[in-house]
Amino acid sequence: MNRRAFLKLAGSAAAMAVLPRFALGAGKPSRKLNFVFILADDLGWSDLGCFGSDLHETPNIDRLALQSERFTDAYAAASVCSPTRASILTGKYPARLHITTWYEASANPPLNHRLIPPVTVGNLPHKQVTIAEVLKKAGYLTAHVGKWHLGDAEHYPETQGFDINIGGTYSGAPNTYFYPYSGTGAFGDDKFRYVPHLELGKDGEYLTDRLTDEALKIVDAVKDGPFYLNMDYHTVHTPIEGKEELIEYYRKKIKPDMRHRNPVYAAMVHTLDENVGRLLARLDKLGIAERTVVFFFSDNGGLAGRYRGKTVTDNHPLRSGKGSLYEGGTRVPLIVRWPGVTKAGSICSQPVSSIDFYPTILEMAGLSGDPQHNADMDGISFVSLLKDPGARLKRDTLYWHWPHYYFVNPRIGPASSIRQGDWKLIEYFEDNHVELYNLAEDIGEKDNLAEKMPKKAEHLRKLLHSWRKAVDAQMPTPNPRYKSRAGK
Ligand SMILES: [Ca+2]
Repeated sequence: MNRRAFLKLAGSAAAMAVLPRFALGAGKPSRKLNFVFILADDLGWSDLGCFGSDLHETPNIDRLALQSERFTDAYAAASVCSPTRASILTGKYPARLHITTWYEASANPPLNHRLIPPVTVGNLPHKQVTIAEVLKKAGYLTAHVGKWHLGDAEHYPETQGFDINIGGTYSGAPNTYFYPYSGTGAFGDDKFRYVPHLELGKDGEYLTDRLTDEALKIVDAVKDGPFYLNMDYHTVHTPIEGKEELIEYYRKKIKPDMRHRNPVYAAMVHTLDENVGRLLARLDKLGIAERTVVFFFSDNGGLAGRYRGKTVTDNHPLRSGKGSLYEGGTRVPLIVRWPGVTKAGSICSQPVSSIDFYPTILEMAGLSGDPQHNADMDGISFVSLLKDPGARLKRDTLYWHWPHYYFVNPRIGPASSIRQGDWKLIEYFEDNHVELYNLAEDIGEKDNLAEKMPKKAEHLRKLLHSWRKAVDAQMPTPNPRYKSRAGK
């Protein structure tokens, strides 16, 4: 980074955190790979054009997909925000971390259901060696921009291996997407729902644009690399708020037979796409795209519930959405572009999970990481799938654990699930019933085969129980004070 670039950056809040080695190290660009990890919030599996949306226009992300490898069976390790984010940073299952629900809900389980969910961990423990800590130790400039949602101020990105943090706090959503992102917004006058480091904005400024502005400043300054950028957009999480001209555009475009029919949500997806395009264009302009790996991912499935009376999205053909262990809650878009390795337009249908990014990035960067941390790592590297989409991973089983209730739809009760090959089993804790699906034939999980195939169901249930024991998964307990409406 040269002196001029540093002085330019010095105008922003990020400057204070940039390490001297980057400020002073003018000279040759590093040959090491850079990593840009773009994480959308609550973006559903079929919300993108390249994943089949019938309304949303995402030309930039679609183009990225055509230059990349696209995964049809990529999963978030959880169906809500914080646990998936923890799994990305640690390579471990949320159940093992005891981070199974979002930060704000972790300490105060509701007491009005048949089961009482466990009190879980809200702060990502410092003893976990995050991927950012490993890369930083290896000489990377590490930057986090946008949503964090992994604990209180003592656990913000600055304490977890990030040189720069723009906007990351305990909070899972901005009060509003419009500057100054606080004040009277969707969450009322909640003074704590704001996005820091974005002062000196302009009226009408939109959060997704502004976060990209900040990320571009960082990328400009550290282009000689190596760098790791977490580009964690709040979009398309609630509050569902978009730009008026785009809302109008989609309002006119919606036809009665469309599955996606929320114009405000469509506007949010549109703006997300434009910003992904801006970020990718800057990598091209700076001449660093060829040595920069780009991931595009979402932290859980789309919100199938309502916001202000209007259905937010539809994860068709998948069942249900955020908060649920049906595919709509956990299966999400994944695109990986690794120049010189991934084949343009390739598609991989092997199941991968957010627990796999950490070991995958380690292998890409040629790093071994921290042996103690890696000893109970759950994820495995999927570099082999990036080299050959037809390859097979040695692992054939993935697990999910959700010992909570989802307030948007309390019928989505505590459960665990397992996918082995094409088979998927969900075990619900309120009554211990199981549901068995064959995803190859029934991606919409409509035909429960548990009674028809009791041996298969029992086999998967046993595997699920063994896994829960192995990772010390926390379970809900019976609620002695619970009285159902039926008086049972
Ligand atoms: Ca989320």
